[in-house]
Amino acid sequence: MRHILHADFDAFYASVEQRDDPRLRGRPLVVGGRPEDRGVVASASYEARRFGIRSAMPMRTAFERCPRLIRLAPRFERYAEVSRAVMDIFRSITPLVEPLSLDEAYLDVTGSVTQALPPARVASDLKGRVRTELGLTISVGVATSKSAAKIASDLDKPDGLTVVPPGAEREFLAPLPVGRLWGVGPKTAAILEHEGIHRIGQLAERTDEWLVGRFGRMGEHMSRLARGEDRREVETARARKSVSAETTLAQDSDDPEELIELVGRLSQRVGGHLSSRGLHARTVRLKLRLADFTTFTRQKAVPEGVDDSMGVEAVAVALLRSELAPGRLFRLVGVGAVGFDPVEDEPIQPRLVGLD
Ligand code: TTP
Ligand code: CA
Repeated sequence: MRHILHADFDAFYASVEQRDDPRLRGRPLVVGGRPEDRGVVASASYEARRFGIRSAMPMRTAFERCPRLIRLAPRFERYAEVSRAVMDIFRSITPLVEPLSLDEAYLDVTGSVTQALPPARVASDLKGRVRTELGLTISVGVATSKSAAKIASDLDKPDGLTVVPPGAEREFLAPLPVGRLWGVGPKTAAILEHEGIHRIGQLAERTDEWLVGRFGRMGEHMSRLARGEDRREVETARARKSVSAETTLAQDSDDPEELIELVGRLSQRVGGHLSSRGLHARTVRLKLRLADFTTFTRQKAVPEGVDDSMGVEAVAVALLRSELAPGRLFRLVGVGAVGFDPVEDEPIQPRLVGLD
């Protein structure tokens, strides 16, 4: 059995600002773009949330809700610095740290757990260290799987600690709304609600056949997660296995020009990701799906390694060319890069919209 923590800073950007300037503490504060530039709220302090102010809300609406709101422009360098510091604390208790964004990570702490030090203690010690060393609070979920830990960390915010006892995952999830499940966005949630499925427990009771009939492979995945089954491991960037991009064609095609152009674009995305992270891949993989849904991959090892768009594209296009034939209709193409040399772990920037 594994013990996994999901740790997430409370009101990250806003809390960093309140920590750095004591005059801002206890005040309704947001970090984000200017209202006159159609800016949006990136992060809202808990004092601001009492007015119903939330992330991604237009800044103008936020000021309507609370005219004495304080707005600050984001200081990304500062947040990145704090992020590095917290990831260092995480790595001092386990090497198995998977950053999800600047303010969020999974930790596999199986190796630190003993009779005298149960996972809940590991989590509360960690919260204590972050508080004393950084002056900030994190909320932590403790469980035997990633998905349960992530859901748990969100239940008792701010400064929360929620433990899902081993074996009680399904029971823990059952009363929660389906929208909490990983991969269930607002659209899927609406379809489920329409079918009378509001809680995760109701989803867990549906047969796989029913779910697959409605949602395809995603249905299988949802049903497993709803039952508390999730064997995904905590992956450090070092252990990260692949970077890929794929797309379904608007219309099935056997047109060489169109397909080569598409593989080129996907290669740009994959290659851009490799260069920005300093990753070096040893294999390039092409994924193809025919009109009849037959899906297969073709791959080529590149002993000298590829680390940019040109490198990925050259190999991916060559692989594609040997699959092209008149009348052979493709429905989906994907490009991937696998087999990385070791690099330093690096968290992924969270999406940033409309900030100045
Ligand atoms: P979140 O963890 O979603 O938000 P939060 O830390 O502010 O609040 P919570 O207590 O609910 O965890 O995102 C982390 C940071 O990412 C957030 O402080 C700002 C940034 N962010 C954006 O820039 N745009 C967005 O739309 C969201 C959701 C977050
Ligand atoms: Ca957060």
